[in-house]
This record gives sequence, structure tokens and C-alpha cells, in this order.
Amino acid sequence: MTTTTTAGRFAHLAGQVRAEGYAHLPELGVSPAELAEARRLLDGLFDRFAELPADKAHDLGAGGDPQRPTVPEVLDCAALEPRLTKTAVWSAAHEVARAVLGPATYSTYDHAIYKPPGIGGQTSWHQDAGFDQVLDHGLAIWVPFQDTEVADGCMRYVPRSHLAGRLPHLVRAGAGGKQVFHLEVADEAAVDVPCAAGGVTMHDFYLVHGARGNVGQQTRRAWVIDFSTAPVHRRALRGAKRAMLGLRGQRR
Ligand SMILES: O=C(O)CCC(=O)C(=O)O
Repeated sequence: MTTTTTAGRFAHLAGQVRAEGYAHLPELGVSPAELAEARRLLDGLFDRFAELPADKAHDLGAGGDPQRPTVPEVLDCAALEPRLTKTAVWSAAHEVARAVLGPATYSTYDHAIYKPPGIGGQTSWHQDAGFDQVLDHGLAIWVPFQDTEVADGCMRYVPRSHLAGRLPHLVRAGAGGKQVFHLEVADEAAVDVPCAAGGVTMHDFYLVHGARGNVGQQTRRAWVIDFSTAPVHRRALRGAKRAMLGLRGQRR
């Protein structure tokens, strides 16, 4: 009988992320019920979207109608709903991140974006580390809760763009006068990465990425967990910088 260890199952990912800046893992290794449990907890946050503090819940979209956000995003979901940290999805994502980044990996932040069908717009091109000086080396794991094809709003990546380091971002005014940092990317430079429920995609913090709008039939739900590595004393310093500069999603 052959047994595949977790490290073995995920061993190829580190090389892919290093070379291309992203990877697609078709099977995270959680059951449909376990995936549904994480989704249920996140749904609870989106049900309370209007009551959450403005620095934790905002519209990434045009923001025309506060009653009808087009790209609602909840920041710091695991802090708002700590039961998320007990889910199988959370543990499995940590295992994947450790396989890519190494044993001293910890989660720094998480957020979720729900794109309603028809109105859920694109997520602008950006590098996670591009406009957020707290981020350096790290990995974001993108967990969809439904099969996410191109029409549903899958992730888009610019392969190997992480090798160019931090790029200067353009700024435009977004919803409520918020500054939106973004990049311009030629369509042919990007690849679409559809991902079925139960799988994940992941990207290096320096990779240029965005996501398509949702022209599909159902809400596109995704949870993104960020990971980094640092000795404990540097984690505290990062936490302090984060407290001063605000959450990373606020300027995207
Ligand atoms: O889910 C999305 O639409 C985009 C996620 C993303 O770009 C990010 O987490 O940085």
C-alpha cells in the first residue's frame, strides 16, 4: 500500500510558486461538509455586513449604493469569527502554506470577497506587497466555495511577474473617496486560473494578480488567507506596523 504524506502531496507547490509566482492545487484535502462549514461561518459575517465596523467591511466595487455592494469584502474574518480558525479549511491551508514557505509559517491576515452574479465586478490588478509596506515575503491562498470558472470570476495571474519585485502602483479614487491602488496589465500577459470547489489557488505576495467579474449564475464566494514567515520578535513588530497602517484590503 502506498501512503502519501501531506508534505509529499504538496511538495511540488514550492517550486511552482518560486518559478511562476502562483500555483493551482485541485484538491486541498477537505470534504464538502468541511468546506461548507467554513462557508457557513463566512456567510454569517456577510449576513451582518451592514453592521460590521466600516474598517472591516467595505465595497471593493464602485460603491454607488451602500445597500447593494457590488464587491463586498470582509477583512480580518478569523478575528471577527474565531470559529474559522478551528475549521478543516484553515488547517489544510496552513499545511499547504508550510509546504511552500517552510515550518516557521504563520497566518498574518485573512479576508473574504463575495461577488454577486451579474454585478460583482473585477478585482483590479495589483501586487499584495505592492502598496502595503508591511508585507514582504509571503503567500496568499485563495479558497473558492463553488466551482469558479472564467465567467464566475476566477483568479487571474501574470506568470513570473513576482520576479520584478515591488512595482509602483497607480492610484484612483474608489468608493467613498477611498484610494484604490492598482496596476495596468495587457490582457495577453495574464492567465485565467479556474478552480473547482475543494481546490485552491495560491500566489506570492509580489505576483501581479486580479480576478474577473462574476457574470455567472451564483454568488462567487472566496476566502483568502495570507501567510508569512518570521521569528516571533519580528511578528510582534509586524503586528505593530499593521496596527498603525491599517488592514491591507482597505486600499484596494
Ligand atoms: O477574490 C478576488 O476577487 C481577488 C482576491 C485578491 O486579489 C487578493 O486577495 O489579493
